[in-house]
Amino acid sequence: MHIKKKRPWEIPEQEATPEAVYMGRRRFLKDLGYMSAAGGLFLSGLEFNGIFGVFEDAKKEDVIKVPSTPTSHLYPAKRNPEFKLDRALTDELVAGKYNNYYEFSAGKSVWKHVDKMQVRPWTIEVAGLVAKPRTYDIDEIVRMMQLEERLYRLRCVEAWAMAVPWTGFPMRDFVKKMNPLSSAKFIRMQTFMKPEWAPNQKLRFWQPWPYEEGLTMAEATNELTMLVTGIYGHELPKQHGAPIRLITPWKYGFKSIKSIVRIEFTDRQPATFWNTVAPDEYDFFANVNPNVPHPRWSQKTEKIIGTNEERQTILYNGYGEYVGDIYRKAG
Ligand SMILES: Nc1nc2c(c(=O)[nH]1)N[C@H]1C(S)=C(S)[C@@H](COP(=O)(O)O)O[C@H]1N2
Ligand SMILES: [Mo]
Repeated sequence: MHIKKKRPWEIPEQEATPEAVYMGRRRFLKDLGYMSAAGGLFLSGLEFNGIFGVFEDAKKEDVIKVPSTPTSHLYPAKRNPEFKLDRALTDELVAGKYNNYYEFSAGKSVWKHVDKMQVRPWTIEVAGLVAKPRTYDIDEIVRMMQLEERLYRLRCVEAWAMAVPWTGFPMRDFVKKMNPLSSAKFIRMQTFMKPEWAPNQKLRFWQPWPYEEGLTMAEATNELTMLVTGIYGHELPKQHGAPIRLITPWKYGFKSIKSIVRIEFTDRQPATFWNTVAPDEYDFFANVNPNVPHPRWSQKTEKIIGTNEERQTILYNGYGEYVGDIYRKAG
């Protein structure tokens, strides 16, 4: 059998053994976070805590910490009635305890690891092929845009799903205000780089930090695409990607980059974090599709977080009427 030798950064994120090798056994065991508490054994460094995290007892005020900022008074924003769900909204506490945010933890209890992060002051650099490249203060952007609430399904490539009320604004409106040059074909986005807040940016040294994602111009200006600053009628708690993140509800969750500090207009397809780590597992487009199996998770069905209900996966996560045209034209 031919075994392709993987370079360190190609190691899939959930293979425990290579982590032990690369991190050293001591630090690996520490990362596992063996903890016997309140009758539970929590393995905070692994997916296992994803399984138990939802059922773990935690008080809402400990999990859902809403920042208080110069633009807090703009929440809740008016709901846009166009976007209806075919399922119940996920309970806020359930959504706030089950997150993917690898900078802080490779497990799901991200909320326990975000305390050092600061969401103000926060700036976003708008760079590249735009009329006026410039750095904006987050509150300047929030005031410049019209906030609205939308109910969207969220589908992770790990085959779980939620339904969440996001507050934010269409990325299309933001792009228009930035006046991109006609040569701009893609938008590249980056998360902060601060190992002092997010230790995995140092501990997982073989991964290509900071997290990066990208969209084609057609995707970024699709009606569905949102820059999101709030959830459940208030500003984003840190584990959900405060103070500003992307949401593309027809794509797997890993496209929806959290805590953005830089938005670049470019003529080249951006490299993305997970595509760089494991190109055979995460493609650039990452459109939800039940007929394209992931090497580790069949995408035929999805499990609803909170209820464990199993549902058939829908092409484009059910948003084909909005986005189907983009990909039909592309062929
Ligand atoms: N910077 C950054 N953004 C990220 C991630 C991450 O690890 N780092 N995880 C992604 C994945 S895999 C998913 S499923 C969603 C989860 O969003 P939620 O925790 O708000 O539900 O965030 C995405 N954005
Ligand atoms: Mo995900």
